Parts: sequence; structure tokens; C-alpha cells
Amino acid sequence: MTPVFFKERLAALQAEHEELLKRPNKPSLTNGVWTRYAHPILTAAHTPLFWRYDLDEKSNPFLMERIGVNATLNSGAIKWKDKYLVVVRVEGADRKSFFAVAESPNGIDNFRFWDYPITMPDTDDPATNIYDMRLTAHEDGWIYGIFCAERHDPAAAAGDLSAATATAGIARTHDLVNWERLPDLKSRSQQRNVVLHPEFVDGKYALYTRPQDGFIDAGSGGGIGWSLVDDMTRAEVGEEKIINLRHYHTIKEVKNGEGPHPIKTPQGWLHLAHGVRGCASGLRYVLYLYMTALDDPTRVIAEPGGYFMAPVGDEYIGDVMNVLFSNGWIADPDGRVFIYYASSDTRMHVATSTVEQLVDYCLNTPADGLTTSASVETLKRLIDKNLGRR
Ligand code: M1P
Repeated sequence: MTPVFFKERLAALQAEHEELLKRPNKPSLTNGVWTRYAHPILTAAHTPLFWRYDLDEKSNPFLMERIGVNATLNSGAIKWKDKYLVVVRVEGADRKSFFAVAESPNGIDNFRFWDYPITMPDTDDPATNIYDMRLTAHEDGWIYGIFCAERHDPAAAAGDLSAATATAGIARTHDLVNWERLPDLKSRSQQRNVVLHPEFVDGKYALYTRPQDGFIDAGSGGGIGWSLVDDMTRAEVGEEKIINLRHYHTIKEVKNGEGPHPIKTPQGWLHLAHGVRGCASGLRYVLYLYMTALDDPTRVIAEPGGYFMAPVGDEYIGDVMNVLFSNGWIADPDGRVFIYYASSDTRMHVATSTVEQLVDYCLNTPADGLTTSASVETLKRLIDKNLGRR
């Protein structure tokens, strides 16, 4: 029996989808450093209907969803032909992630996916899953995408179907449609959160790395690393220097990782990263900022104590609770910064700020003194200063 409601239901679905895509986004919350917006910029429901439904009444008389989308998360970002583009990690109901481009005219709403997802060529050793692309328009003229390529661990014990390995996959493009896949990054350790610095350093490509002992465990290798590479077509991590360390009883006690590539400012390179700590309810992922010197991007010149952004309200809830993660931001020539972040591995948001605000935040926020006593002394200094001004 062919239900009579096919056309009505399709029209209703299309109207609802269009309303969601066109929904204006308004500022909702600010702390003087960032401004959050009322709505996520992308959810699973934003993906095109023609990705999820067979729109042919004959082959899909019940207008069932045929291909489920579970989440839209950790997205790389780039300004491209005056549009704000995000390369979204789209996760299907089958748990496989893939990359798809969505674009917006203003960076805060009206994001729309391009018709087709990215066809990322495989290497000779195909990955099971790929995700979390960092985009870098490098001064060599290419746009590079570096992402995590995940495979079942060949050393896993028989029957262990969850042990995996994380490797940095590398690809490059001139148009974000056609991608040339390069060999995966060679490294002694597993690697996730690898990011290409936008400029040559000493005539070499520079990578932010995140050496880790296992798929989840950063272990002894934890910290954001730095390594120079001669050739991106056969990239290999040689000497690896940890430039941003983890510390006991901080927001990055368990692990940390570089977000998007740093923004160049007159005062130094501005970095966005995530820090992870453990608690009774699991891991807690927050975002933090730090700055490094222009003449030596490995030398930290400022690092505010604590987090820059942590989950708020609905952001706590999702597939992986208590997580903010960012691997994309865009700095406009006028100084506005669009920070694209995912909450709880489920949906994408934007927060806005300016280079001036973010640098002020980095240079004038007290560093983490690493003990309660140091924190209290820092607080007392501010109180002393403020009491005469009440
Ligand atoms: O689930 C939170 C995040 O966990 C991993 O990040 P990291 O390696 O830094 O701990 C990644 O799987 C990331 O995609 C995910 O958002």
C-alpha cells in the first residue's frame, strides 16, 4: 500500500528544514572575552534531506530516513571566496565519520552543506575512520588538511575489537573539492591533533603534534609537541619538542592538544587548544589559549590560568558529555575572530571575539600558580586593587 501522505510529509520536511537552515543566530552570552550565540550553527538535522531520504516515492513510499546522521562536530574552518567555510566531521548512524563542507555568508548562521561530502582518497593502508581536520592555507600555496586516521590495532589481543591506532592523515587541495592524499605522517608514537603551522620555519614545514602512548592515553608523551619537516609529501616526525606541557591538578592534567593553527598577531602567535582532566563522571574537555613568540613559535610567552571556554547549559549534554572541542577558527582582516567549537561530540557552535580581546585575555589574565595558596594570593591582589574602586 502506498501511503497518501508522501507529498504532504515531504513538503513539511522541506519547510521545516529550510526554516532551520535560515534561522537567524543572535548573541546570547558574553564574558567580555567571547560572545556565544543562541543556536548551534550545525546539527545532524542541518544535513541535506537528500543525504538522508530516498526522495523517490516509488522506492521509498513511507518516506523513511534511509541513511542516518548522528552528529556534526569537530570542524576545520577557513575563509574562502568571502564565505565562512567549515569542514565538518559528520558522523553517520553507523559511527563512520566523513568530511563535508558547509558555508555561511556571515560566519554565524545560514550554514548550508555543499551537495556532496568530500571524497578523501585512501592510502595503501585504508583507515576505518577519519575525523577532526585542521585546515592550513600554507605559504607554499596549498591548503592542507591534517586529520586523524584510525585503524584497528594490528597488535590487539584476539577478540579485542576496540583497540585502535591513531595516525595523522595528510591531504592537500586548491579548491576544497579535489583532494590529493599524501602519505600519513610517520611517527614513533601514535598521533592525534596534528596541525600544520601556516609559515615555513627555518625553511621547513612545522607541525604541532600530540604524541600519545595509546589510542586514548597520552601517557608519557603528553603535551603539545613541535617538529620540523622537510617535505609534506613524505612527512616524518624526527626531533619532537614538547612546547606546551601538562601539569598536575590543572585543566590539562590528563592530556591536551592543539586546536586550529595559531593566529599571527603583532604580540605573538595566538593558540587555541583543548585540555582534558578526569573526574568521577569521566573526562572533561575544555578550551584554553596560550601565546608563543613571533621569532620562536616554540617559546610560550603567555598562558592564562584555567579554561577559556568550558561547556555551558545544553553544551554539557550529548554523545560524549562534558566536552568542548575546537579545531577551527577564522580571523577576519578587521580583527574579528570566529571560534568554531563542538559541544559534547554532538553539534557545532560559534563564539566570536577579536584578536585584540584574545591577546588582552592572554597577556593580562593571571597564570595558573599551580597551588591553592598561589590562587588565593592572585585573588587577593585583585581585591586589593578593586576595593578602593567600589
Ligand atoms: O571525545 C572527545 C574527543 O576525544 C578525542 O580527542 P583527544 O585525542 O584530544 O583526547 C578525539 O576523539 C576527539 O574527536 C573527541 O572530540
